Amino acid sequence: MMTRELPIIAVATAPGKAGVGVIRISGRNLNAIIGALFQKNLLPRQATLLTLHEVDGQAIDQLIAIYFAGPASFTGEDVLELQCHGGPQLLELVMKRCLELGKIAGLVIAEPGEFTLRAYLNNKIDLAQAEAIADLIDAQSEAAVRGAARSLQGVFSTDINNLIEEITQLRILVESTLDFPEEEIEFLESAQARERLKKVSDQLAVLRQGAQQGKILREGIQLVLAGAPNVGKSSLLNRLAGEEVAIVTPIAGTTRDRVKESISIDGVPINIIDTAGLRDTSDVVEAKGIERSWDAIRLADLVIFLRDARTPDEEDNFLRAQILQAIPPRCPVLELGNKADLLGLEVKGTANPETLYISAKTGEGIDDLKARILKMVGWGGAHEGVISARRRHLDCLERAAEHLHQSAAFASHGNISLELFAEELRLAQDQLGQITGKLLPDDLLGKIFSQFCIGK
Ligand SMILES: Nc1nc2c(ncn2[C@@H]2O[C@H](COP(=O)(O)OP(=O)(O)O)[C@@H](O)[C@H]2O)c(=O)[nH]1
Ligand SMILES: [Mg+2]
Repeated sequence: MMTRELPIIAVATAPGKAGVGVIRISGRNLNAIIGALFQKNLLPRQATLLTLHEVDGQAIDQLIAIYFAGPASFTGEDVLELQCHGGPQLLELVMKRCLELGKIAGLVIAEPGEFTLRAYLNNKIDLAQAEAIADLIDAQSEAAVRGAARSLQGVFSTDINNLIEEITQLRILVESTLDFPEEEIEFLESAQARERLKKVSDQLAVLRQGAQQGKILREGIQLVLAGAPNVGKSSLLNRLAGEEVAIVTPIAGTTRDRVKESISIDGVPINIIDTAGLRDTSDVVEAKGIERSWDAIRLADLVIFLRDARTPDEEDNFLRAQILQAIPPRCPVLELGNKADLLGLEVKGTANPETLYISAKTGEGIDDLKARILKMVGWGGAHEGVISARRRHLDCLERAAEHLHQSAAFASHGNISLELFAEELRLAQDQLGQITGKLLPDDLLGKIFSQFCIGK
């Protein structure tokens, strides 16, 4: 897929009936195909009303064709857009006819994301922008649309490129003095290398914060409600969702399968997963449910460990340890004491000050809980200026930060090695370059674009 040079075709609009359906063709040179389809040449960037005919001369559709001569096009190649009438059968006939007539030029059906891939390979956009196109189309909320639009405009890429540029400048300085080891200390002082490194690190920290917000908006938060049976997990789900999504009874073991519900707190999408209460059981169905609960915990962004506030802390030690062991790295656990309405005031006074007390029944503490959820997942509260970001970007940013940190260590007093200092800078730069696509291995690239839909 990565290197094929054949012209490609796909329906660019959504399946189903619509007023208009767009078919897009991209290739190095589309003159032959255009001639075969319409028996004439098209002027670039002009809408032309044309009729496409079957081999026996019957009209298939009257359509508007727009031709973009490469490289001034989305993909950087010649692009032909056919605005047909938007019926699924009709579009299939147009596709079929185009493939027949385009056979001489090797026309083939596009792979998912192949148009955008070509735009990327022809340097029309970088990888972060290509991903932003997918995010823009997939966006589930207004904030997510705005974030993706900003990334597509190149806001994220520009920040990354600025950082890369500053690291490059620093590397040039360092590498030019590598041959004079006795001057290492003077060099660090005179070039203000430490100060410059600190500045780059600070900028990276800001970028990571923004990217973290972007990822939250794009993907939402997987919030798992875990705890022993009967502590009120399903009641809490219903309370947060504002409706009776899950069945609540006083019988332990009522919830036997995962129940999911998506809510939004302050515009942040939260996917809540209610689980079967964690306990030993001989019931086969319940045991399966509990296994699924552990599966959900292993994929969570945040786990709420719900307890009955009347149970002494230490009685839940075993379960607490089990949960802490199952959660993924970086996943915080929020411990809550539920059924606060049943607690006497004197008990609350002596209880663990870290624990948040709520009542799923009366709604007590729920607003505090919502605020705490947002804080724990790292939501900064600002929709302004958020960019669209993915786990992949966050991982690269994190690794870049680690290398900058290492780099600083090799410039610290008493342990100076300019060579290692420069090497860590280079590694940080490589990580940043992977975000915009420079230096990204081909198999990863293929994986990213295969998640696009066809015609994109
Ligand atoms: N008093 C009181 N009862 C609660 C509260 N939350 C849940 N319950 C009750 O506890 C029982 C178990 O609740 P449920 O949500 O099914 O617990 P789960 O097994 O953890 O899902 C039900 O009878 C609920 O009505 C609460 O905050 N206060
Ligand atoms: Mg339940």
